[in-house]
Amino acid sequence: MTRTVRIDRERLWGTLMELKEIGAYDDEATGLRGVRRLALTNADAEARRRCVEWMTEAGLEVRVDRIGNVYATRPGRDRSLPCVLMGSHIDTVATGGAFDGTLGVLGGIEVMRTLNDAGIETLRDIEVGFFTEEEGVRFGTDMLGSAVTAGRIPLDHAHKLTDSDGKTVEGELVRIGFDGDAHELRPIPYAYLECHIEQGPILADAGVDVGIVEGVQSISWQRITVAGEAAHAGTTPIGSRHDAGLVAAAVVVELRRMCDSGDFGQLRATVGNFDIGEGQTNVIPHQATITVDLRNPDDELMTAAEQHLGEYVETLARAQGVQTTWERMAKTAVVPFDAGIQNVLASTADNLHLPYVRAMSGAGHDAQEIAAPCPTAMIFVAGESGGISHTPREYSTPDACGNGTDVLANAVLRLADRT
Ligand code: HGY
Ligand code: MN
Ligand code: MN
Repeated sequence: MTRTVRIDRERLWGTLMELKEIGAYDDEATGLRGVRRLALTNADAEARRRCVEWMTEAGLEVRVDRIGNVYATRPGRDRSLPCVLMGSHIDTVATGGAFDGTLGVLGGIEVMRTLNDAGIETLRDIEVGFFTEEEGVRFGTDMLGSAVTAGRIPLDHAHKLTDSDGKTVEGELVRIGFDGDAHELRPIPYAYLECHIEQGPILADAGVDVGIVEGVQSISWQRITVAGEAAHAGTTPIGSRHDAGLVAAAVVVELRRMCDSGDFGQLRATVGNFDIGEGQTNVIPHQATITVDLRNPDDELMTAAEQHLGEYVETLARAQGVQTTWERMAKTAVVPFDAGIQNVLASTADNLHLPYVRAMSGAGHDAQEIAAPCPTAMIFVAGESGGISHTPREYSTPDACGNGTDVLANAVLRLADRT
């Protein structure tokens, strides 16, 4: 009978609060301390080094692969068996909080400490890792490190991706000293578990701390550049303008209409980046670039939404006499998580007398990539204020973090003792 363990909640919270200071900034919009730790920046490098220190202090064997993913191994009795892997990411968006990704990494390290304290030896190796550039906000595609590990993105392509200053992933890995030599197509784990804040309202509305995640909705990222013609704001008649800003703005409005219409199911659309070039008050903008982030729990309706958007833009561009170019940044289908692993999580939560709900993930996660090579599922942890995230307002209580990590610890323990 596998033992039940309880993680040290204060120790976990201490590491969460320490890591959030790496890349901390004063956020004007909220008046709070946020976290800005974009992938492979100096802040990310410092956080990576701190996590490696914690891993080493816990007696783990640490390795870095060629895309900068970091794994730390706690040896089991039979090292020939595939390991049980925990993980997530420690890079953040530019207006990030203290929990997105870090809870799954620091929670995994806390699981290792807890097993050490309890003197527990498992049959299988247990690993905890963090993946490179999960957010995608610096190099333009999300879940980069885990997608390379899962074989969806070739290493060479990933290495060549550049940020807005033209710096490459490969160059930045070398610069921060995380250009590892372990092969990115790592030995396939027996199972992968990721503990992550929900980043939405489902758990809070249900009044529970814990969620068992059934899968991740589809994601589509595209960049649309509109090329019109600069002209005088005062003298140019309306009918003879080629206004790039007008077309870009019309796309934003149309996307919202598509979501509200219900014609594309539970479509969610976001234009997070809207660049209007020089931005001169008295000049009709000749260029506009927008990013379009679409999410849908239904692959067919996602395809229908992309098709409609393409037709809409083409018709509008022709009418306005502008040219458009499209760049595909990211595209992932709906990913269902392994039912067996979900059930291990559910029965573990039951054994711990922790109520939970099952839910689809609105956000993308490394788990959706690792689900390709191995049985995978996630534990969600409830957030305050409707679970708001990707903002310094992101917050989960010490107890919610502790409950989620207790489920992680005991589920990993059960899986690591399976023959
Ligand atoms: O975009 C996402 O859903 C995740 O936060 N990278
Ligand atoms: Mn995340
Ligand atoms: Mn995120």
